[in-house]
Amino acid sequence: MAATRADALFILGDLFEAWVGDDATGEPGFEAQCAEILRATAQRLPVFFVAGNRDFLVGEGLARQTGLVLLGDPTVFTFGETRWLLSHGDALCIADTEYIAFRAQVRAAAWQREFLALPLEKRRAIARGMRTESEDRKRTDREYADVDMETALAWLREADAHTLVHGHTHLPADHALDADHRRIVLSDWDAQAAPPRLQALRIGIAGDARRIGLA
Ligand SMILES: [Mn+2]
Repeated sequence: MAATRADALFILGDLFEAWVGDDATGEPGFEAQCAEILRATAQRLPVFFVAGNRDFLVGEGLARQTGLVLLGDPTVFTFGETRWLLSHGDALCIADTEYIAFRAQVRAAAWQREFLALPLEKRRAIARGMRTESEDRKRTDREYADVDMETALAWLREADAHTLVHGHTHLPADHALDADHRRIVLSDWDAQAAPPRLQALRIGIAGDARRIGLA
């Protein structure tokens, strides 16, 4: 973020493995350091944020503190003559009905109010527990649901856009959905992997998109 020469930055969710509430930046530590980096970046260029399934509790508090602009999922981004549809991608994985039900629960305002009312340490403990559970699940042979093609196409038609950009699935690729619709899947980020996975997508005003390695 400190080095980018982009005119604007869009973060499409799961920047954080877990985010237990914006008040976590109030004590010295990882969240406070991240908020400082976001703040410094947002002073140079607009920084937009679409929530992911891990950091859906990023909220107005962090936005006010850092200058981050929160966007809905999906969001249409018009740049030059091109309309891009931006999403985290989890809501498109409709075959995972268990997850979709969980998503509806944790995105509800009442659930979030209740969770955020818990003491910070309690919330951190719950997040650690959920992380362990998800790691355990990953170690089994279970197949993960991918983005549903028909739903992705329906979203694009509804938005009058031709290209969907999303992450979440950890399956970076460019897919044609039909003759004039496509989706670009971002990589996840892991600086410790060999080779490191640290990709960004640079979108140009001419409607061009290019993956750039940040490693
Ligand atoms: Mn995700």
